[in-house]
Formats: sequence, C-alpha cells, structure tokens
Amino acid sequence: MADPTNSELAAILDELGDLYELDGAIVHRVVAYRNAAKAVREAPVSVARLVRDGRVTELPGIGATLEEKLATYLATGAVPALERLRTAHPAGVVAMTKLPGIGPRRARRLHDELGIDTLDALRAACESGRVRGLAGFGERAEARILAGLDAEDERPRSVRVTLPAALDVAERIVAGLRREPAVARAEIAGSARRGVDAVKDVDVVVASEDPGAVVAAFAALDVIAATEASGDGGARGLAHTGLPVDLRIVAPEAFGNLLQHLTGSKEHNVRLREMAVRRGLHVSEHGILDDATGETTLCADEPEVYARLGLAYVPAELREDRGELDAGFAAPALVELADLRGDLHCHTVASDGRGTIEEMAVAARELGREYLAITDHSASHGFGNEVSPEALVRHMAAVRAADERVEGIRLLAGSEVNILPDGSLDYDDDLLAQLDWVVASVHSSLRMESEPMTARLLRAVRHPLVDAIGHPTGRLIGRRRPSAVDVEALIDAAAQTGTFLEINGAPDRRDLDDVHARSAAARGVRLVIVSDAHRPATLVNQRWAVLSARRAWLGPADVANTLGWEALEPARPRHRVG
Ligand code: DGT
Ligand code: CA
Ligand code: ZN
Repeated sequence: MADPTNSELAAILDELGDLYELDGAIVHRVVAYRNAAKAVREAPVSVARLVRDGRVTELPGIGATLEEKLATYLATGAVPALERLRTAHPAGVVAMTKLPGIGPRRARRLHDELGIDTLDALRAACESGRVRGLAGFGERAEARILAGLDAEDERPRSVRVTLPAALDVAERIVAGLRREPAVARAEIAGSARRGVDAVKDVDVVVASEDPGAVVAAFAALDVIAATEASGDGGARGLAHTGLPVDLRIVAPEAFGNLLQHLTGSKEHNVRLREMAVRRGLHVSEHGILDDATGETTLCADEPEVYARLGLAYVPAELREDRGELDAGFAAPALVELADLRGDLHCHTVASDGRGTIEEMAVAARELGREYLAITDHSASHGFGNEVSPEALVRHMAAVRAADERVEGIRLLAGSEVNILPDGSLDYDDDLLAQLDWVVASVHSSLRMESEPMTARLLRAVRHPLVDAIGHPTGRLIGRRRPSAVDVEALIDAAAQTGTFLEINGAPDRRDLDDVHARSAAARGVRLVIVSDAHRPATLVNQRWAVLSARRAWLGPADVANTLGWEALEPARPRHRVG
C-alpha cells in the first residue's frame, strides 16, 4: 500500500479536532489537533516517512500522543478514537459547527433535540420555523443560520492553492533537479511562473538529453509523493502537499519553445498563434514552422521565440492577453521588490501580531526597508487585543521610543483603523491627527449590499486623515468573495482625494488584485505595497503584492512606497490643498 499523503493525514487530524470539539473535549486538546493538522499539511516532505523513521515529533506541535495515532493509522489504516467519534457524531453535525453562530454545543442540541444531522435538514428546519422554538435560538438565530447556509453554498470549493504554497513546492523541485547532472536547465512554467493568485498544478520544464535519468531523479525528490504516466516527454507527479506536478522534458535546442508554451497563459498563447499565422508562421511547443519554406526554427531560449515572431519580449506576469501582444507594446519597467523602501502595514503583540515593535523593526531593517509603519488594529476590532484610544496614546509613545533605540530604520506610529458600517472610523480625529500613518480597513459586516458598502468606503476615502485603504475588497483567495464594494467608484474617489490604495501582500489577500490595481494606476491613483505582517517572518509577504503589482503593469512610479519617507510624508492626503 502506498503511503498516505500529507493532506490525507492532515485531514484525519482536522477531523479528530472537530470531533473532539463536538464531544466536549477541553479547548487545549482541540487546538492541539488543529495545529498538528496544519504542521502536517504544510510539511514539504513525507510525514508518513517521518513517522516510520521515528522523527515525526520534529514537526511543530506533534508529540507522543499524536505520533502514536499516526503510527496506528499507517499500520492499520484506521484510528480507533476516530472510528468511535464518527459513530457518535454524524458528519452533518460537524459541518453545522462551522456555521456562524453555531458552536459545538448548539450543534449538539440541534441534533439531540430536533434530530438534525445534515445541512439540508438544518435548512429545512429553519425554513419551517422549527429552530426558533429551541430555547436560546429564536427568529434572529434562525435567520442568521439561513444566511450562513447561503454563504456556505456560494463558497468557492476550489482545490487551487495559493501561490506561495505552489512556489514553495516548485522551487524545491527546480532546485533538486538542477543538482542532477542529466539536467541542463530546469525552470518553473505555468501559472506559478506568471504569479497568479492561486494555482491548479505546478508545471516544470527541463532541458535534457537523458529523459530517463530526469524522470528517475524527479520521482526520487523528497517533495514528490508519487509519480505516474512517466515517459521520455516527462512525468506527472503528486507533491506531499497534495499539489499535482507536471514535469516536461525537452532537448536543449527547443527549451525556449516549450518553456514559452507551458508558461501560457492559454489566452496569451492563442493570441500569439493568431498573430504568427498572419506572418505565415505556425507556433507550437515544438518550434516555429515557416509555412513558405517548410523550415522549423527551434529556440533554445525563450526571448528568441518572441524575436522570431517580430514581437517585444513579454515578462511572464503580463502574459494574460491584456494588451501585451498589441502593436507597439514595449515591456514596461515593472516594479521590483528591491524598489520598495518601506512597509506601511504590520501588526505587533499590541493587537493580533506575534512580534514586538523591536522585533518587527529589526526584521524589516534586515530586509532593507528604510521605514516601517506599525499599524495595530484599532478599538473595535472585535477579536480581542484591540487598542483602546488610551492604549493607542501609550502605543504611539512606545513606537517612538523604539524608533529612538533601533538604529537604521525609521518607525512610524500608525494604526489600522476600522471603517464602521456607516463609514465612520473608530478613533477621534484629534487622535488620528497624531499618527504618522493611518490605514483604514473594513473588518466587519463584509456582506453589506453594494450601495451602502460603497458609500461606507467612500466616506473613509474622503476622510482627510486616512492615508490608505487597507485590503479594499476584503476577499480571501479561495475562501471569501470580495465584498460588494464598487471598486471603480472607490478608485475614482481615491483619484480625487489622493488617498493611497493598498495592494496587501498577505498570501490569501493580494488585495487589490492585479486587474483593479491596474485600473487604479491608470486613473492616477497611487498604490502602496504592504506586507500586513503579523510576525517578523511574514514581512517578506510584500513579495506577493509585488507580483500582483507586476501583473497590473505597475512601475516604481505607480507605487508610493518606492519613495523615501521624506518624499512620501508630504504626499499624504492630509497635506493636500483644496
Ligand atoms: P493552472 O490552472 O493554475 O494550472 O494554470 P496554467 O496556466 O498553469 O495551466 P495548465 O497547467 O493547464 O497549462 C500550462 C500551460 O500550458 C498554459 O498556461 C498554457 C499551455 N496550455 C495548456 N492548455 C493549452 C491549450 O489548450 N492551448 C494552448 N494554446 N495552450 C495551452
Ligand atoms: Ca499549471
Ligand atoms: Zn486588516
């Protein structure tokens, strides 16, 4: 029997966590299972093998108890505790605990008192008004459950993974293959190379004269769990993280052709082929055929493909058929991570972050940033650890004191202020005026209708003390749709007020996205590229926002934090006249 994948093992731990919660276990135990599931899911190597080697406790959050459960599962294909809990609690009841407003206790009561054991049965019970009869539920709870069920139905159920998870696997594969003597060249292709938000599978292109050796090396990589359908053209594999991997192998003379083809996008390639046909050329992964002479041109390097077609080279991030093949296209100078001089959104232990002001400052300095705004959550965040107005005054002083102590980086006292449903902010103006940087974001009532949601954000944009709007649409890639805000109206307002719009670099946000960011820049709005780091290690997340910016065709001048703070500070909306 093949080893179970990491995602299979993680699913078992997650399920155990859910079931223990429903079973009334202490919180500590439930959290332990969830943390362990995360560690297993994110492990780049085979966790099954770690278990067999007696090394699984090296993973964070896995101790002897969990090791034993995993070992039992490997040996027998089952975990007794899981079997017992599954019998006690139907799967539909577990699903109910994930709806807003229903915790494990309420789910158990819905099951025990009304016999509800599926989401469909729950909907029927709400619609027929049976739930409101339960003590402590009522009409409002019923409406809330129905809204939760609707949202659940709309949730995108994609198996795509966010870019960082895909690139982590892809970069390990390419690095591993490049160590093989049989591999002349290895590059990431496909959507991962284009820097898209989420990836279906990883494509890797290798140049080699010895495909057999490459396939063998690929199968032996420690990130690869299994391979299938292998031949001289390549192989299909599955990473331990559950991500499919397509390996393609080609002779070095045609490496450029195959890399270009597999980088895509499909839309870009279709347009490219149409343009080539008009010149009597036929483009494919195998080369460029001249219809007149019958000769095929092979391209060892990708730029030759574009040159042979009489086209300017197109950076991979731009290959989406959004004008990059139009007559007169010349690749813009795209913004790079190294162009960023500061970061304007991060959290510390004062709100929901895990690093101190100093730890964040030192880490940002090590990344080469000249300034860092500390923007902890404001008063009404609602997740605990909020910063009351009094606490903000002390926090500002702490940031300024840290700024004195830490050499080589400028710390800005900022805040991520909530935009309340009516568009007002949860600090007074005289407090906001003391801050060096104010980013205003929506964190509650994300499902408002388009009109009030847009009015809400426009009011914040027009507030003279708001410097930037944080993660403007509130989307979470693969998990939560953008809010109904009219982004084009938001862009128009920001163009008028000079308010900056964020490209937030949290891997599952990347908000604004590439299309909206391009639209904003085209109308003169300047973007800020921020990490939204909640710990020192995630300050590097500006990288993902840079990729979105590049996909939006942005150059350094479109991004305000390519400026030094001395130049950026006076460009803030509050200094605008008129
Ligand atoms: P995804 O869905 O995240 O895997 O996105 P891609 O772009 O990596 O798509 P994938 O893996 O299906 O294919 C890799 C590339 O191969 C794609 O970007 C362009 C090329 N390709 C795939 N199918 C076609 C096709 O039907 N026509 C053309 N012209 N190119 C294709
Ligand atoms: Ca792909
Ligand atoms: Zn936020």
